This record gives sequence, structure tokens and C-alpha cells, in this order.
Amino acid sequence: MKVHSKKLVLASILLLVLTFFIVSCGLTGKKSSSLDEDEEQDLIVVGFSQPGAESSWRVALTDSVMESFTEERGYKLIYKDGKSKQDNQIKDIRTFIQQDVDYIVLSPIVETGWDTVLSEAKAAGIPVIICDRNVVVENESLYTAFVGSDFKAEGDAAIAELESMLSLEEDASKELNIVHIQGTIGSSAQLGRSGALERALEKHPDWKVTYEACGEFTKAKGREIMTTALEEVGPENIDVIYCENDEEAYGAIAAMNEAGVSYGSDSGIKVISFDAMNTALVMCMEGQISVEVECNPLQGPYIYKLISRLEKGEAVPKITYVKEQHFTKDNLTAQFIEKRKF
Ligand code: GYE
Repeated sequence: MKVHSKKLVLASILLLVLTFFIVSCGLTGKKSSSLDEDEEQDLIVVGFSQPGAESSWRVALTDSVMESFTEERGYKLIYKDGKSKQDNQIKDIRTFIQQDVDYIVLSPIVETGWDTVLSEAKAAGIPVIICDRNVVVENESLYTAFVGSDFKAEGDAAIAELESMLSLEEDASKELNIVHIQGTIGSSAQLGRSGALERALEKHPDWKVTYEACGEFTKAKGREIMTTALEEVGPENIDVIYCENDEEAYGAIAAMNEAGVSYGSDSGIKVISFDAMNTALVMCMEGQISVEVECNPLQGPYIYKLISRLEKGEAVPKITYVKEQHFTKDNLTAQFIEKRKF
């Protein structure tokens, strides 16, 4: 009997401890997970589709958007990198729709081919903000707003700077041979910047493009294209390199260094570039790059403002262009570059 009751007491204690353990575990587990869910439910979810990470400019855009949509401000940002393929971006948008995000922010790799997936987002009632590059769709109501650059204005600014530089030269009427390194074909950035050069060629019969290829906005491609251009047309037949972003300019400059070709504002080949990242601005200040047209990647705050307004039920402008300027070595100082964020 004695042994029996001892066993019984021990078993009951064990049971009690076990029950307590299970209940407390269950309780804390449930409590913390339901708290997380509550917190998560309060966050506004934004799906951000980037075309890739081809340039430091794009990394700056990603950072700017991420810094704007933080949990402290009540947002959850889901970031997706399309690895330089439109198909991947379309899949990423479909994933956002399945996840029932509150907003989609899309930086489209090219302008066309978005009608179907944007119709799906619209049918799901998810507002889409297009940023950086724009889209061309049959029905403008497929997206809520666009925030980004005026690429036509950027291209025109580059050409105007080049024209004014040439007008100061002694032999102002001489033929001008241009190497044109294009960005991703069909992207707004390429179309706007190439368009300005094309118009300039029509206006100046003595301007010629002696070599043209697509550099995909990367340094590696820029270098490859410039190496081939130097071999095929020769440095003596190149006066200007029109690079559609800084990465391509860095690549073209590397190719010229390798070949021992001189470049710069004062003598040699003139390099024209877009983005005006700080590294490139230093090169511009030092005279290695002749013209830098700014493309502002700090678009996060603009998108944040738009979404905040939409949250309040306010109307937003369909198009917002970010502020941009352009530079030559005459309007750059080290202090100015130091203060800049990109
Ligand atoms: O110039 C380039 C980037 O779309 C404005 O894409 C953007 C361009 C930018 O890769 O560096």
C-alpha cells in the first residue's frame, strides 16, 4: 500500500509538472505568435519589384525605397529583384497579388508588355506606383501614378552641354564622331537619352555615330564595347562617347586607360554620362568626364508621400518628376560632392 501511494503521488506530481509545462509553453507560444500577427496586420504591405541590380544607381534606389518604408513607420516592404528579366518581374508582381499586398511599386525594365499583369493587379484592387522608368500601356488607369525621371529632359541637357562646349572650341565646325553606348533597349532611360542624341544628329549634319552598341547599363559591357570601338574605328575617329549611364562610362574609361587613349574635357575624347553618382562626379570635377547629367535615385521619399496620401484617401498626381541637374567641371566642388547622398 505504502509503495503504491508513493508511486501515485510521484505520478501525480509528474503529471502536474508536465501539464504546467505544456500549458505554459502553449500559452506563451500562442501569445507571442498572436501578438506578432496583430502587429503584422497593422502594417501596410508594399511589394517592390526592381528589374535587377545592374548599377550602383539601382542599389541607391533600392536603399532609398527601403529606408522610406520601414516597420517603425508602419510599413512592411517585400523586395524582389527581377535579375534583369521582364518575365521574372511579371512573376514577382503575380506573387505580390497572391500575397494580397496593399501597394505594388514597380520599376519596369522596359516600357511595354505590362498590360496583362497590371490588369490583374487592378482586378485585385491593388494600386500600382510605377517608379524610375515608365510603362506604356493601353489604358493609363492600369497604374495609379508614376514617380521618376524625365529622360527626354536628361538627354536634351546632355546635348545642350555638348553643344555649348563645342561652340567654345577653335575648330567649332569640324566633324564630330560619336561612339554611342546605349542602355537596356526599350527602357525609358534608353529611349529618352538615345532620342536626344538622334534629334541632335538630325540637327547637326556634321555629327556622326561611328560605333553604336547596347551596354545594358553595365560596366563590363561598356568596357567591351569601347574596346571593340577603339579597334574597329580607331581612337582618331572618336571625339565623343555618349554613355547612357555611369557604369558604362566607367567601363569605357577603363578600356581607354588600357589602350592608352587620352580623354577628358581639355583634350582627347569627351565622355558624356548620365546618373552623376558621386564617383563619377569626382571624375567630372577632375576633367575625366566632360558632362554628367544627374538621374536622381532618391525616389523613396516621393513614393512614400504618394502612398501616405493614398492612405488618407487623397488624390495624387499621375506624374511626378524627381529633381535633377547637370554638371561639368565648372559647376562642381569637392564640398558639394561630399554633401550629396549618392
Ligand atoms: O541610369 C542606370 C540604371 O533607369 C534611370 O538604370 C535608371 C537607369 C540608370 O541601371 O544606372
